[in-house]
Amino acid sequence: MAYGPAPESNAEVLAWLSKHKSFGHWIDGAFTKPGNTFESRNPASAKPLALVTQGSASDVDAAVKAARRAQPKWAKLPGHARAKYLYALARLVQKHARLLSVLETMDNGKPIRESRDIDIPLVARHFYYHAGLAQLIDTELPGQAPLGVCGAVIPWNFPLLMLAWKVAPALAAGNTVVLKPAEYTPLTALLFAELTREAGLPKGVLNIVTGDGDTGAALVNHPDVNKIAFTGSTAVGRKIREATAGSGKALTLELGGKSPYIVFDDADIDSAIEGLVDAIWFNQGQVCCAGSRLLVQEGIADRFYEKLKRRMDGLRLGDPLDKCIDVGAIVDPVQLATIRGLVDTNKDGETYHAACDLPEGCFYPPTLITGLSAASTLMQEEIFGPVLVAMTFRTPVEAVDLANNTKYGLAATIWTENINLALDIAPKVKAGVVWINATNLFDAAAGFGGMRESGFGREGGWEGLMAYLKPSHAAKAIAQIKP
Ligand code: TXE
Repeated sequence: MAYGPAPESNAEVLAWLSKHKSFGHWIDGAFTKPGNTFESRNPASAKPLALVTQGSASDVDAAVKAARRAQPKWAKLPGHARAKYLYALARLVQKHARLLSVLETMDNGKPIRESRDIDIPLVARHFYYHAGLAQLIDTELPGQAPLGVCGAVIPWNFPLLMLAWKVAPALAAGNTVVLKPAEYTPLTALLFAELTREAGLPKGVLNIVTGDGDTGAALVNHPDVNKIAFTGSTAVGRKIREATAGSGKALTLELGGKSPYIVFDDADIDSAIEGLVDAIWFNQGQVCCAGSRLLVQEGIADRFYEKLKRRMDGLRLGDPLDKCIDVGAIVDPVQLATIRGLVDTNKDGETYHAACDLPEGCFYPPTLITGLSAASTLMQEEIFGPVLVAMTFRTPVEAVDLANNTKYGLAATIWTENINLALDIAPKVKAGVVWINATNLFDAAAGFGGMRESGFGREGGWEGLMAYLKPSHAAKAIAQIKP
């Protein structure tokens, strides 16, 4: 069922797609000729959007060589000159925001409200913020030098935003980049490549090689890459850590999560439920820091679950291009099968599917599973879909124990009217970020990242910038001068 005008597409996006049809890589400021291609599809309609080239090791090599050639000149520019390009990119993202949002929604399946109001504005914010930092590097961080050529391997859940998280700080610091977008969602990165030409970014400063995990592995293993920044699954993160060990490459990993969402019995329940809708049904729950594990205090649990189920029933699933839709399509049938497979393993708990209309195709209903044991697979493993698992706790101590009872440590949310309790609990929860009476708050100025099997390193803020810099020879020489 559609709730409003839901055009299959938008003339501008269709025009852009039909202009290209088949994409090569973006290397040295231009598209290469398409090679062996694969389809990028719209998961909501199952229709192909474009053909994209499967990158080979020699494509990766060509991109790394272009990045290497461009790097010294890029790094020599004063920070304010690099900032000029980043400001131009930020403005171009704003100028083409509609085109980018619609394309993102078509390629990924996320509701247009999210790509329009969250993803794309945050992309622009990221480039603006790092333009500001680029101007400060020369004066505030004297003696720091870029790392060189940075490889970025990104996932499909926030395609353009993950590009921004990696490309903006890398370029601000004077590095050049080879980026490998996820195979399900390469299109906004390729459109962004065209924006770099409009911004006048020097050739070779940003290169994009499309393809699957083999292409990513070729980038990770390339001997002339100085840093790898990866966001994706913990399993692939582990492989990349092994592959880069001993290579001298710098590495940051942003991996999976099973973030606790803790609700105490004095919480404002309606607000906590609205927060939860955002925590687990934003982007169909395909969010690394999704509040996917509800821990609710025993005394209010029954009332909370009942209210939550009613709220779930009111969520609107459907065509992601419809502005009224709350929950869009799952990114790909493979991911849908993974979600279904995991939920179907539930033999002990009670599974509740929202009583909303389920469109045909790549959709999964908002789901709540209660009555599981803390050690069960569903309480422990990342599902990466619109599935919330829940259990109760009695005391704050138990809440902390349960919150920390997974291998992950990316994010956590605490909901209570007692600020002393919140401030007592927050530092005891093992997570890179803890939100209090709020959830999913992101800003380019705030470092984001995890601990334990959620990875290491921060993206955003000064910390994020430092992950793209190293002390220069001059700084080392100064440090060696004895007083
Ligand atoms: O991720 P992958 P997938 C989790 C989530 C999801 C699961 C699988 O649980 O269900 O991962 O998703 C590239 N060397 N997250 O399979 O495989 C790949 O091409 C180098 C959490 O999509 O980790 C893509 O560009 N690169 C996550 C990127 O890695 C390799 C977001 C991520 O793919 C590679 C996405 C290799 N050996 C999934 N193998 C989060 N934390 O946000 C694959 N790639």
